[in-house]
Amino acid sequence: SLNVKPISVSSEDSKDCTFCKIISGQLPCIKVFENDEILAFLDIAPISRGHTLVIPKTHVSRLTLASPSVMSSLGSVLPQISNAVIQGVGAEDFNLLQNNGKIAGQVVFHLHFHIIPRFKEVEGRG
Ligand code: DGP
Repeated sequence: SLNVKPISVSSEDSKDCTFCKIISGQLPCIKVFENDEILAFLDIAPISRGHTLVIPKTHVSRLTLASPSVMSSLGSVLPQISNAVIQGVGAEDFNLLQNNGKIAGQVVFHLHFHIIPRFKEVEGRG
């Protein structure tokens, strides 16, 4: 028998979006921050200790489709969340990273900012 997929379902839809499932509680996460519009949680494959993802609760697949109000909600909490994360893990500094599109390394098509804590290298131990 034929296994036909409906052509209207694209990878950028909210239907099978991993981060929408995290927002709705269908999938677990380790929450770092939450308000009515925004959720921040630990990345499942951290680049460094405390690696956090900040997402809007509304499904937006990529930055170029984000409304001013979504960007305003994100922008208004990113400084405080970044500060809390680096304080919390005792990091020196951090990178704020945002991948857009497959070619740029975007894997999850729900807009997200990575907060990646950076630590001073400790030499001469052991
Ligand atoms: P990007 O390549 O920018 O699309 O990053 C996607 C990030 O999302 C990647 O660092 C791993 C993380 N991630 C993927 N699935 C899950 C999940 O189910 N839970 C959590 N906490 N993070 C996830």
